[in-house]
Amino acid sequence: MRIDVVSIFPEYLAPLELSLIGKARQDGLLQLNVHDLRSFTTDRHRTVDDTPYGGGAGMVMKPEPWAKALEEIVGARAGEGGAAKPILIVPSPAGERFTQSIAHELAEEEQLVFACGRYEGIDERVIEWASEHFTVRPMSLGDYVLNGGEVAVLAMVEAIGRLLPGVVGNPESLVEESHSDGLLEYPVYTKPSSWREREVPAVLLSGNHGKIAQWRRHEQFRRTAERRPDLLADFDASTLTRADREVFAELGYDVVDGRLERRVLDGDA
Ligand code: JBE
Repeated sequence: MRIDVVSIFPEYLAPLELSLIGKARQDGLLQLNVHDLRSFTTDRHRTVDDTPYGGGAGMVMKPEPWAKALEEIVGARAGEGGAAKPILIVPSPAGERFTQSIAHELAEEEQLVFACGRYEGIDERVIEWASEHFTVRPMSLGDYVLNGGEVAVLAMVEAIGRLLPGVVGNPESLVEESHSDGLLEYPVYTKPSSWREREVPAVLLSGNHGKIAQWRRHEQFRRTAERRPDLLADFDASTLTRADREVFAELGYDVVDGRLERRVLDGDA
């Protein structure tokens, strides 16, 4: 996969030289290029922003440096012949929510381009114009405000990069993790079995693999109900065992038409 990132703070992307993603780059599994938006300006002050038409606080990123940067990135592909439009991801709190399922989808692409704007944003005409050369996807990490897209790009590139073939040493570790089945991960423990008067749950020392798998599954149910009940609305409950249903019943959920339904408690109405 090839990834291009455009930013006025290219140094912000330095962590992508470390750890798993840095190794993937060294191994040639990921070709990652960071471009400084200011190098596409033509004025003495290397200006990338200006005041907003219509008034209001903050500054807006000027269109021309963005067009030059994106054209250079597209131009670098000229002659590669018939390749599909690359995806242009624009991190923004006004974007579509980035999820594990989108990470999987994007990991299948040949090329991704990330445009880091400051949070007041990029002149909207750039987004319109870019759709001639790219499939444009405004993306948000979550409902909070960052100062710019760089931190969001770090998160998205890590989430996507680790899904590329060969990046994570043991691909099994990709299968069982949080969100892959719509539930939060179960708690984990390691040695010593007794630590500061706290014991590892006995079932994990039992050697009974069926019991361990069931306990872990039920811990996933409990955690998800406690911390992320919103995830349970999409959970496929049609294949739950009787024991699974009993755990959900204790947590206040009944299975109705293959879906979990929160029981209305007395006094909630
Ligand atoms: O999540 N994001 O992609 C953002 C980008 C820029 C500013 N705030 C965000 N949350």
